[in-house]
Amino acid sequence: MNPFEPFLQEHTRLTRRFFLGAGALGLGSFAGIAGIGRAQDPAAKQTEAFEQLESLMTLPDKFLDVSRGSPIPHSLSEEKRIEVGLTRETWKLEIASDPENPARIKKPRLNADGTALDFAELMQLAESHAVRFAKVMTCLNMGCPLGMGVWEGVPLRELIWRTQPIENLRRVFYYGYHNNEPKQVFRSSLPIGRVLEDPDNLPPVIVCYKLNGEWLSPERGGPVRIVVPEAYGFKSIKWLSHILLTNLAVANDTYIEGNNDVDSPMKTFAASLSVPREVAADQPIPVSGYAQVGIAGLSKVQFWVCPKGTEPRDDPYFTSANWTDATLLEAPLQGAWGGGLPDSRIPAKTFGFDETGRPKTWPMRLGKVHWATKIQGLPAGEYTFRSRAVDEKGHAQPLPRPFRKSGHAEIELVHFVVK
Ligand SMILES: Nc1nc2c(c(=O)[nH]1)N[C@H]1C(S)=C(S)[C@@H](COP(=O)(O)O)O[C@H]1N2
Ligand SMILES: [Mo]
Repeated sequence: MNPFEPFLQEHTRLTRRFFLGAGALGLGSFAGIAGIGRAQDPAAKQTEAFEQLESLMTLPDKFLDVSRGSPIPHSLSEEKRIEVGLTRETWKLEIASDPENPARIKKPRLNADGTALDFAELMQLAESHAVRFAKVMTCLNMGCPLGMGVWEGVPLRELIWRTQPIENLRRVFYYGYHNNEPKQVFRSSLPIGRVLEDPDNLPPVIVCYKLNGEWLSPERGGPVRIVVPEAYGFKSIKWLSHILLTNLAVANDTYIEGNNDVDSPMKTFAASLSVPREVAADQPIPVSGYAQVGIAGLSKVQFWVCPKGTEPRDDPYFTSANWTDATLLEAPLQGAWGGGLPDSRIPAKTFGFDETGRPKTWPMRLGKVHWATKIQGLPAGEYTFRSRAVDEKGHAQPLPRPFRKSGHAEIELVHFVVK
């Protein structure tokens, strides 16, 4: 018999509500936790920790919002949104050559001559080209993801091919509606190569109209936004209205202005969601958290506890500390993904999932994963808890890319007291 069976049974009983609700935890997930005994109290505490865990997918209206604009385009009245093309019925997308660095294209799609693309044509393209993938949206300048969902759209290249490009096309840049004020425009850009081909088994860059099975809301950039799978949020332009094909060879993202590294793909990092701030001496301490899985993948999450103020000097990333592996939780079962997905299920033909809605690899790149662990009982005192991610190549956070302006990867710290 599995030595942890009594704990697991107790855990199942205590967390039944959680399993029925968010259901994000597979039982097998706990088999690896070291030192689980029959004690009832730790199980209850563990339950508490798990109940802090959100479902992996985020409800579309629960995403954090960092949109710019005055007024922010999603705050406009319905009337105004109709007028400026921010509804599915009135949306228009211009795809033109950049007048300053022209690319040669045969059939630009322009507002001026009535050839701009509309939502009906996008839906027509969607019939044969729609793709869906799961992705966490993260702001390069924030310490936690804004939300995770299944994004649906048409690959951007399908639209670009319709303009019949011929030559001098090195980059694509694009922006959305911003009150028709040039100063407010929020622009992003990509090399044409990334748009035409998907390197490293990534999903395509999409012109997106649905999140978690619902039409994209004004808050999330509806009716149509760009979503770049591996990039930070600033590449995923909301309220998309213009695409320019250019012979310019360098990035011209608005985000460059904030001293940001605009070529940086998403990093892998871990953080805690629940660490008790005050615990009794010599009692195991349940802790849980999440990790964002960036382009480098995730092999494990580790934690380290030290008496407050005893960190080694001259080792800024604590590489020589006594890190211990935490347990990564399994993927949610089909029907337990949350986020407002119909029946909480991953839709059929979602990139990276099999026919039964199970991820083909786990943890999934570009997604989130939960972890849990127990800290061995400690004598009274003040302590510091840290967690870190280790990527598929064995680089421990914040390596291999520690610089802040290429995205958050700093090792977190949480203080707690043992009494
Ligand atoms: N048009 C437009 N698109 C935008 C922004 C913006 O201000 N305007 N902000 C960007 C940034 S910095 C981020 S992090 C993401 C956030 O996406 P979300 O609001 O759906 O979470 O949107 C991006 N797209
Ligand atoms: Mo951002």
